[in-house]
Amino acid sequence: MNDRFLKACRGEPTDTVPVWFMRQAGRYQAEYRMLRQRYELLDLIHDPDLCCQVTTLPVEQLGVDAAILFSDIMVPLGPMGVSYRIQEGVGPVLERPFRTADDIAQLRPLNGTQGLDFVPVAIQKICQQLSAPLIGFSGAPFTLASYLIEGGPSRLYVATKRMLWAEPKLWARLMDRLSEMVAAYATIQVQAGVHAIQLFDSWAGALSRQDFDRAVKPYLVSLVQELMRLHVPLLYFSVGAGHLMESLADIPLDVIGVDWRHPLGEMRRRAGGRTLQGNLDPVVLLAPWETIEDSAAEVLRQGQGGGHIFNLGHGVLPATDPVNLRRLVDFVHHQGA
Ligand code: 1CP
Repeated sequence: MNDRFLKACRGEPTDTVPVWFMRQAGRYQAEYRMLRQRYELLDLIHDPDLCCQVTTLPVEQLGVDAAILFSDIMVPLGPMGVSYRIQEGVGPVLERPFRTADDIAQLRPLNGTQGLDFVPVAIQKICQQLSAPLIGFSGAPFTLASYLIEGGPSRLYVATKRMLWAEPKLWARLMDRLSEMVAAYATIQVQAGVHAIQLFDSWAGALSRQDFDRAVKPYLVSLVQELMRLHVPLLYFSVGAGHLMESLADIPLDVIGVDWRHPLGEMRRRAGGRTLQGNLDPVVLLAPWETIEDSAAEVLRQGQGGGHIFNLGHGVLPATDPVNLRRLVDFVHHQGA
């Protein structure tokens, strides 16, 4: 098995810099678009054969050093009683946002794999096929809370911030419920065979350092302590969260993801010796190859001096040419050796 990615997660030396891409399964692939003409996103996720096909394709086509389970951060909220749909071009949209104590009281804890049986089945299937590690994932409590409270994607997170400031007890209950779910859901994935867990806290960067430390970090710390019992590397990713780096650095995460706004060299000095993951601007992949190569070389240069897993600063954009991604993987493997 190709263990470059796992070695880098653990801070061990590797033969070259490992690389994978957030949203490496998606609309930039002709095969994915064809499947999406026949199936809804949630159908691909719920069917273990289709999920396996979509998850493994980027490893075969691009030569990346890890696969990520094809799913969505909303998936484990379904069995908790949350009714949502994934709206084309928008993202997850709830029937009704969660704003009151009654709303939150209605959230049910996960009951084993009930309502999530397709997850371990897909993971086992994928692991049998793959010769690279499989990353499992979950939304982190804050980012999940933001979708529940806002009822969908948001720009300013007004209702979420209002709850964490004005209704601390309600906020605490919601964060506790979500943290419990994340721990249970990660456990299901690890027991089924995933080799690492990435927490997507995509929107935590919307918070000030003070609010993050007060209203989010305590839950993350407990959650990560719980997840450490699973004995797999833990990765954390957030967008626009450079101002939180020192705070993240004292949580026992193995890998911290960095977006494209923050040079890895500077982040490394602030990250307490942690392996960093990132951070090529996904939009650069729409530029001519020479620009991609220059930018990737700079990311590699910035990543030197400690553990580095090459990735984009956020997900692959649908307009990306897969040929550029393939060339980028080869470039990273060649230059990073
Ligand atoms: O069919 C489609 O192309 C719809 C787009 C899409 C896809 C491909 C959605 C809707 N979800 C997914 C799959 C998905 N979601 C994966 C696949 C695995 C891979 O990376 O290859 C992953 C890891 C996620 C996780 C996810 N969903 C996050 C965290 C990562 C991130 O991008 O920040 C978030 C925030 C979501 C919510 C979501 N689901 C879908 C969209 C378009 C969004 C974002 C909406 C928003 O901007 O708030």
